Amino acid sequence: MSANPLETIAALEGLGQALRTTRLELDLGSAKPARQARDELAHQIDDYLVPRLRRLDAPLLVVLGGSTGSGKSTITNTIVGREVSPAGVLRPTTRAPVLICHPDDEEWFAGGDVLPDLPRVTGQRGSNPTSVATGTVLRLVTTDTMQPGLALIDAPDIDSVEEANRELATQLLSAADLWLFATTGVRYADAVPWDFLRQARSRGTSLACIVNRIPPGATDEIVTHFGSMLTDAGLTDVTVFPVEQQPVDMTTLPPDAVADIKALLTGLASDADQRSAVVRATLDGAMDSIGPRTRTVIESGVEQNGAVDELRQSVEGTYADTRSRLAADIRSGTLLRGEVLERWQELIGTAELMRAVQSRISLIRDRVGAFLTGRTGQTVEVQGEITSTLEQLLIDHADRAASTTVSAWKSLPGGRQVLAGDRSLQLASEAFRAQVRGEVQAWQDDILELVREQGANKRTTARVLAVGVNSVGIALMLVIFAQTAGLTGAEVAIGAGTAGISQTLLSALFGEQAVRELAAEAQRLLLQRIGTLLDADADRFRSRLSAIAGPDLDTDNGTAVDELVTALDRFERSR
Ligand SMILES: Nc1nc2c(ncn2[C@@H]2O[C@H](COP(=O)(O)OP(=O)(O)OP(=O)(O)O)[C@@H](O)[C@H]2O)c(=O)[nH]1
Ligand SMILES: [Mg+2]
Repeated sequence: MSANPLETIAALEGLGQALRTTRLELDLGSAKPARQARDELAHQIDDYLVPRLRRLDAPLLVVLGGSTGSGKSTITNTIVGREVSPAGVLRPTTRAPVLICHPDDEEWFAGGDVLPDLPRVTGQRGSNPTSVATGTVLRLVTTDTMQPGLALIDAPDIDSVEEANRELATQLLSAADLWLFATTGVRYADAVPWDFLRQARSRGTSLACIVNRIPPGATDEIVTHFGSMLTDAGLTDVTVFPVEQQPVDMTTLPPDAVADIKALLTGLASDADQRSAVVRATLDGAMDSIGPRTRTVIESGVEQNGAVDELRQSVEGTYADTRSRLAADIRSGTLLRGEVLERWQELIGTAELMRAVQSRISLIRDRVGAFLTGRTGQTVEVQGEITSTLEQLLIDHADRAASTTVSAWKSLPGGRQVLAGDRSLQLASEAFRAQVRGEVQAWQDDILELVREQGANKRTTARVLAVGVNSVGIALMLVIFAQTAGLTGAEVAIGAGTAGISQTLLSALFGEQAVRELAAEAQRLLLQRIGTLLDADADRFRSRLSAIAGPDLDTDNGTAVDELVTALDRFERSR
């Protein structure tokens, strides 16, 4: 026992909190048992460990649990000496657990110390108040046929067809100081109860067993067989109470049938030392089980974080690749094919102009200027072609980024679950499609702005105006689009020639160094706009991931698990 129980209690509360914030949403192999371990332990801390540590001398809680129809309610009624819990033929009969105690102990159980999340309902009779809209309730019955110092819970069955019943039964067993396990002469070898019995052993829960409805004359044989099964399961020193089958159905058995069980409970109620020995054993066992149970959760949490990380990296990797491929495509000359080239040729590329470029640079701006005057319609066309071609290139890349991410996720653990069959993720988002044209146009405005700014002195301004801001802007775009000569065949000459003319024109206007700087800036602005658009598309994947992984995604991965490790460490040092 800790030198400072208050520190143990605080550490346990911290651990409960850390368990509750550990998300294990991905359906990985380890998730199911880990979720169960997490939920059960978080419950047991609140339901049992903290209230018990706060008051070691609080009344002993005995939970009568076991298979459905094994006679738990019948036995409870017989022990209490009144019908406090309806017994019945419809399975399962008991849904809301019934806690029976002496009026002196009512305060302890009526307050929210033990099992705080179960609302209390008082009253001794009436229909089974199932978990109406408010959730499950605990029926509280006080009677002076019970002795002070010990309360008994008639629990729902552990092998119910109703999942809520099974979960509640599990929760109640985790809150027991002593578990009275009930089975029958025909069902004691069933699998489910043995899972619970093994768990009781591994957690050191104080335990006694009742084998009810034993056919007359078969008691010795069944008790021996059941006893050897218990021993095989590592459960030694477990008292077994045989109860013979009564000839007719009844809600209360003859008192003699449960005399031994009642004697055990009375003995405990009246002997504080015995009681505290039972409490000690269960409490120590539960405390010892915390390490392994929490580690199950931690290991699964680490696996979850690893999977989330892989999924995230695959999104980031794919979209980063897309950005660099786009940057390369923009420089490669791809955009100088087809319509763009034709329109530009129509606007500027005549043999005459080509010759002029080759002969006298000084002539060019006058030539071009003269050439372009009055051709506003054509500049608009070229600009329009650039917009469409660039728009299509961006959509193609965004589509491919989305479908690549979807395929990668499908092959990664948990990926299909996060995708949840959303087919819209296969392509670029609607928002991307809706915004891309506007962004390209906005970038073209950026470029015109750059060109205007570049006309810093009067002479340059005059030259730019002579050629036309729009044409200069287009020339700048074309220079960007042909930085790495990716053109082939016949297009080489024309494309390179086109870029060459543009380059020459711009150099004549601004000087070579300024053109290089302009091109770099224009390209940076384009990539920035594209980056923002793509990032919003990648966010579709990121937000799905954070819906599953929680805030851990935004911080350093593994934070909740780290907190769990710290909380466990604090608990272990506090003991
Ligand atoms: N004939 C006979 N019937 C019994 C005996 N013990 C219990 N029963 C009947 O078995 C049925 C089930 O008993 P319950 O006490 O409701 O069983 P339970 O374990 O509380 O069942 P759940 O609440 O569903 O988990 C009832 O109809 C009882 O009357 C017995 O010794 N003899
Ligand atoms: Mg019952």
